Formats: sequence, C-alpha cells, structure tokens
Amino acid sequence: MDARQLKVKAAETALGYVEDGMRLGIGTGSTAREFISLLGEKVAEGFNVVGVPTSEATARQCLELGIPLKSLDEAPELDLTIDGADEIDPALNLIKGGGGALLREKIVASASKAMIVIADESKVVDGLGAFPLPIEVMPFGLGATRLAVERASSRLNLSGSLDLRRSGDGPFTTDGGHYILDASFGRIPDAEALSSALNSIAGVVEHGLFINIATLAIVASDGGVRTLKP
Ligand code: ABF
Repeated sequence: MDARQLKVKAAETALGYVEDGMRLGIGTGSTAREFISLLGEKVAEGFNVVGVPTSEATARQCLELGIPLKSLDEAPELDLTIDGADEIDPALNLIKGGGGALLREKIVASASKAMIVIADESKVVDGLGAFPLPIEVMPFGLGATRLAVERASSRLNLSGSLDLRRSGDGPFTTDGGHYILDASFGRIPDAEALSSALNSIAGVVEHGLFINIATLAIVASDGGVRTLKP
C-alpha cells in the first residue's frame, strides 16, 4: 500500500470510534484530510456530528463536504478529537505542528475527553525528536525569543538549529498570525522538561510537544491496522 492508502486505512478505523451526536475536534494535515473525506460521506448519509476544526484549511474542507461546524466557544467541551501527528512515541507523546496548526490543535485536543491520533507506521518512533520540533512564537521580539529558546534548551543539553519556517518570500504565518521556529534538537530525552522550559518563555505561544493528551493511536502499515494505548 502507498502512503495515502495507509492514511485512508487509519482514517477508516478512526471513523468507527465516532458516535452519532458527538462533538468532534477535527484535525489538520493529509491524514486528517482523509478522515474528513470519509466523515463527509457519513454526514451525507444522515450521520449527525458537530465538528470543531483545528485550522482554516480544515474548516474549508468540512464546509465543502457539508459537515456542520461550531467554534470552540460555541462547543467548549468535545467528546473526541481525531488528528494526525508527526511523531508518536510509545507513551503516545507526540510531536505535532509540521502542518503549522499546532496551537489550535492543542487547544482543541485539550478541550476533548479523548484524542485519537491517526497515522501510518512511519510516524511511530522509539523517542521523539528526529522530526524538528515546531515552536510557535510571537513575531514581536523574535530575536529575543530565539535566544531564550536556545538558552533554555541548552540548559537541558539540547542544541541544534532553530529555523524560522518560511513560505514564499516571507515567514510562514500561522492561522493565529504567529511565526514558527523549527528546532532540530535531535533526540529529546525529557519531553516534559523541554515542554515546561518552552512554556515559561514569554514569546513562545505554544510548541508541538503533546504530552499526556493522546488517548489512542491508530497506526496503519502493510501488515494491517494496530491501536496503541499510553
Ligand atoms: C497535523 O498534521 C499536524 O499536527 C502534523 O504536523 C501534521 C501531520 O500531517 P500528515 O498527516 O500530513 O502527515 O496533524
């Protein structure tokens, strides 16, 4: 199976966890896109859900497919979020944000009773960090924030390039109007410590470490689909 077929398999399995009447956080990225397509088919058949999208791109796809949407203000408590990830470790801690939607993804997942991660096998790792960690930062004071991130990570014996994500001629801008620094730290031995250190930096809006948020991962490979629990 090619990568897209694996994403569809994971998405199909995840759809089985969605119950009629649920308030659903809806993720971003190419795996989430497959899930949204399948969900759209079910909604067209009369299945009843209300979705809260994690990005403008996801909102557009949902609207095209007729999936009813609410804002998180209108539906502040969600039954389930289904989203992709860039890396998944054995404890179901994640790196997310390769698609640039990490802030809304984390807010939506944190407002949900459960979070299912859908992925192909390539996302499963023994330890987080081969994928550069996205750190969403305020454009104001970018240089000072970058320095603070370097110092905080160096106290944890982490080092590596901090690359301002670009799009076309300028910096990539998130749905919230922020920038992203992609941190190539390599293996992150203590994700919780790094998360706390980053959270204490004023110019950091959010980062892509999702710790103790995912409740289930659905992983598709050529051998079939397996589920992982923390
Ligand atoms: C979102 O999409 C992100 O948090 C993650 O960065 C990305 C995964 O994308 P894909 O499913 O395209 O690999 O879930």
